[in-house]
Amino acid sequence: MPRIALALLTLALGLTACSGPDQLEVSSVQSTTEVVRDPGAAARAEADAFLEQYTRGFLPLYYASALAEWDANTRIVPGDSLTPARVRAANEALAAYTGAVPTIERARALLEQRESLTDLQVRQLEAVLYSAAQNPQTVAEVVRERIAAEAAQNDALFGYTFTLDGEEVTPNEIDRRLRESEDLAEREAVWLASKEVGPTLTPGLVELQRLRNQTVQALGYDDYFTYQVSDYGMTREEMLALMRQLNDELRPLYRELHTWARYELAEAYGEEVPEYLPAHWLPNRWAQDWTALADLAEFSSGATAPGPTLDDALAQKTPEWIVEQAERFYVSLGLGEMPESFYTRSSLYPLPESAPYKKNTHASAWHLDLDNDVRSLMSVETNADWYETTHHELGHIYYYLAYTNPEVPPLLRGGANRAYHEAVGSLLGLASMQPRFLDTIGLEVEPPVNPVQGLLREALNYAVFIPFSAGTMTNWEHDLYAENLPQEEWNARWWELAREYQGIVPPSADRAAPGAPFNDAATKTHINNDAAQYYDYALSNVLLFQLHDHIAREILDEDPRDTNYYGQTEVGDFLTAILSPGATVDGNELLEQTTGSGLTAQPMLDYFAPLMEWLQEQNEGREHTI
Ligand code: X8Z
Ligand code: ZN
Repeated sequence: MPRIALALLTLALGLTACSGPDQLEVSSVQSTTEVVRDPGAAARAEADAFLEQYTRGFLPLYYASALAEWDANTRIVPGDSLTPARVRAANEALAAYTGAVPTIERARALLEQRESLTDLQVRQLEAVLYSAAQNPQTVAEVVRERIAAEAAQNDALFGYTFTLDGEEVTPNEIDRRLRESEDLAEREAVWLASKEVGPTLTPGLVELQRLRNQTVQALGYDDYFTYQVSDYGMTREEMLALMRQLNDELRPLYRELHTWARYELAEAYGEEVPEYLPAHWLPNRWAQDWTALADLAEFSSGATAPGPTLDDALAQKTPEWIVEQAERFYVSLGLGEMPESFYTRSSLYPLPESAPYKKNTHASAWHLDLDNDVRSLMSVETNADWYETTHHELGHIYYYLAYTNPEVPPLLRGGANRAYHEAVGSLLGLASMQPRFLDTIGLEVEPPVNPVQGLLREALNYAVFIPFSAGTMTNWEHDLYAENLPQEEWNARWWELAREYQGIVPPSADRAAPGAPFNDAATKTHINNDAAQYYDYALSNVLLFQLHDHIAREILDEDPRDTNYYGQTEVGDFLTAILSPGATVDGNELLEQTTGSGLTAQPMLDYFAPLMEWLQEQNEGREHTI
């Protein structure tokens, strides 16, 4: 999630007394004769005047809100009431502005003349209304409550102290143990520790379910999920159907990976082959990324000790090297350096143990002033996960910088759609892990014994992610908002979806029973502070393979499975063409123009075709259960 991007303004609204641009005069330089000759000219002049005034008022409030949010996410002090109060005040001021009734009426009235307006004006007016729907001042009190509830929920999640055997444990340490531990009892204890935060988030999420729905309902949306999906110009049914289609397309590959993992893990742990995968067997808190299982596969004769992995090579570096190296990659494509302030203002590394405060431990990228104040919030350590995440976050930053140009008005400084924003950095993350690339940047990693080994590692990341994102997450949030799922059913529904889509089950069955006192969904950051948008990531995964396929075949003339983007300025030019228009263009049209086709999972499936064959051989005689 880019934490602050205009289109996804998750900021709340609130105050009563505001103050959008009011009725505006048609510019007096507009001569009467001109208007008579071209009646549309008057509408365009009115729209320009409105948008100019709206933007001028909006930017400082937006920046103030982002700065307050930044402080609240980088310095979470137990018992501090001042920072949360500042966040509320800044967000209420922004909400009061963006959701002001005269603003909504004016934007709507202008859009009634949309045939007379320019495409750029229509898009900006729609952005104004989209932000307003998050903050309608007709229900100012609801908006105010939602702002307070969102701030409190973020503090509850990131102010939480995880403990294991009575000792504090960081999320980075939890993640490391789930990737590395071979002891099932330890794995279960770590997994359970990671879910302890869930119940503490329940009361806040009950409130947010109601408040998020009520806010957007005031401007005519059915529910909060429908509202967020509308950013793609789609209905909730259309989005669910698209997610169903992606799941179906990826299912044959996922089924093979699932079967392979059941048998390989059972052998590794000395257990019976389970029907469904116990969640604590898998190397990620939500089973969304199984990359660490790649080492279970035997590709060599085993006669020689395996050479260094990417984790081994990165362990020789520093966290600073990872961030600077990711920047060097973008620079090598011709995308330029990030502003110096990125390094001085960001919060890139874990806090020292002695720090008397906490920070948000989930990675994010911020465009605070919709100009050059770009920052990232991370907790980079020297491992492959953070190497990839750093490339992902810098993708957001380079997107911000690319569309911060005079052609893109501040109100349209967002992605061509939200999925594009997530796709760019993930695309470069994928490229940055291919063997010839690693070689070029001097990371000494044992190359795969055969190409399938590399494909397995990648599929355990990108293909495994689809049932989680397009299945479990999207359907659960749909039910939460669109079906008003009652709290007593949350956990049971979560596990019902996890079993259906991901083929996983909790460590013990009672956890999935109706009424069980857990809230496993809420342990996922996005459920709390990036609500009803997780399909963005599913779409971005599919999109990135389309872009990668195009870059490899049409620009580099290379096999997509064996590329080296480093130093290829033509790739940079291609990316710049996609990134620099921001949200002045339509995402679907942009894809057609740049790659010649609409959204399709085909390049992703083609990419993994050789792996599919290998998996089928490995799984011969094994039973599929999904
Ligand atoms: O949340 C993120 C990014 C935030 S900009 C780190 N991602 C999803 C997740 O962690 O669940 C990236 C991939 C999926
Ligand atoms: Zn992201």
